[in-house]
Amino acid sequence: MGKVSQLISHPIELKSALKLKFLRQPLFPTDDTSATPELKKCYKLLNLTSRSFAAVIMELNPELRNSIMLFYLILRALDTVEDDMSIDPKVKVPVLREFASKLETSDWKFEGCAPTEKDRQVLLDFPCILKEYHKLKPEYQKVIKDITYKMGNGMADYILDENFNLNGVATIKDYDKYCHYVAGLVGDGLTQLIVLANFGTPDLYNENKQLMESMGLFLQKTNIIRDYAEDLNDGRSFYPQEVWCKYVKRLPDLAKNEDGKGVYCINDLVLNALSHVNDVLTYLSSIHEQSSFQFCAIPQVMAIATLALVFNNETVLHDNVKIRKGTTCYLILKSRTLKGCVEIFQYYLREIKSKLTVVDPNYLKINIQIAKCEQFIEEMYQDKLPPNVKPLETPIYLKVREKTKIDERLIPVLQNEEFKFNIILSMVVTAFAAIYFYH
Ligand code: IN0
Repeated sequence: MGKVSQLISHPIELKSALKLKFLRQPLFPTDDTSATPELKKCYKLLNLTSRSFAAVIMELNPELRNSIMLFYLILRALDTVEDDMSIDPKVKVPVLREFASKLETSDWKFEGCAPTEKDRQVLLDFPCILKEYHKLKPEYQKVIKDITYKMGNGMADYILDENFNLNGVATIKDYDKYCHYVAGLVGDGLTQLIVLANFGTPDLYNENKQLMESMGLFLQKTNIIRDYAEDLNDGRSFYPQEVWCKYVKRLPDLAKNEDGKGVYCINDLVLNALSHVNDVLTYLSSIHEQSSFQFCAIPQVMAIATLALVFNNETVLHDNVKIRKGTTCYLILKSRTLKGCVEIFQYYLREIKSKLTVVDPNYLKINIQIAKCEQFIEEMYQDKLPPNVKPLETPIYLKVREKTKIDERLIPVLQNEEFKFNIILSMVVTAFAAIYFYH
């Protein structure tokens, strides 16, 4: 079904797409008139690597925009080397281990990637990234180098890990460990940058390390579940054996989906991913700078929407599934406030529950996990209490109350957008009616 007909058949999403394109004002407009050629090159590379997310990074507060843009490009470069199966491990391992030390140079680049590698340009134009990297505040440079060091060495260890290469991910513990190196560390780095810029509550980094870890793991686990067919096609898999061996003897047999076992395995992994939801909502309640909040919230709401899409969905075993473009527009607009994010999570948790069948071996566990999330959301707001019952002022309740006050500043902006949209809509409808009746 073409993009346009998809949008026509989903008017709410069409409205969001029009609002996003014509009415929503970016928080920090980007004027690159003063940008150096190297910086312009970096923005170009960013758009090459991920158009949709690039826009979210470009809207970041100037205090963090270039740091996060360069962090994203450096991680994408590291990821491209790790992913490129044409590079001999004897070459790949030292490149990954020394990647952080290359950040101290001004002209390093890597030309060893296969021409087929989508993001190889990031490694060819690395001197531009280095030039802008050295202009960042030293404390931001240190965070990026520290995380690049840990991730490069983590990836190198996995390449040398025979068992991992032979049998993939064994236990759920290994699964969390692998996701830590490719995504948990990203949460660590971003949280340090956000706290250093004073855009989030200080406790976000010092108190509960699990929060930032869950931000990365929720995204990575959603990608792993979604990309089963594509990864198997590339001869690799990240599904933990401890889970899939409950359903089949060999991982590729999941695709046969005998007696629904393939889908039960997907649902089992969705159950595991849902264990990060409460941490994700707590993390988002701690970001009070708007552009950083949107930067953190958008991938998370895309992930819960994707989890609801892959849940009980046999197509995942054979093909790639993606949420509609229209849906992403709706989610980007609605995820600008914490309340909006919470309503999105509630909606898709209910969608998962509605797709859950009583014959599913994890029927009870999945219901319990979803109830835990709904209970936590109830504690966050406590806005359905009987009149004479006062809310329990728990830490999350107080954190959410603070964030809600901050989000109230956005209400006039949202109302103004809606007002403009309705004005334009009524003018268009009137014009059409006029043409229809008088021509
Ligand atoms: C990301 C994450 C990301 C953003 C904000 C806060 C985060 C906190 C912890 C961990 C990761 C966080 O977001 C991007 C989103 C992205 O690139 N989406 C792609 C779609 C896709 O499926 O790839 C898009 O084109 O929209 C993300 O997925 N990752 C990422 C990488 C670097 C940085 Cl700085 C931030 C990748 C990953 C592996 C999940 C960490």
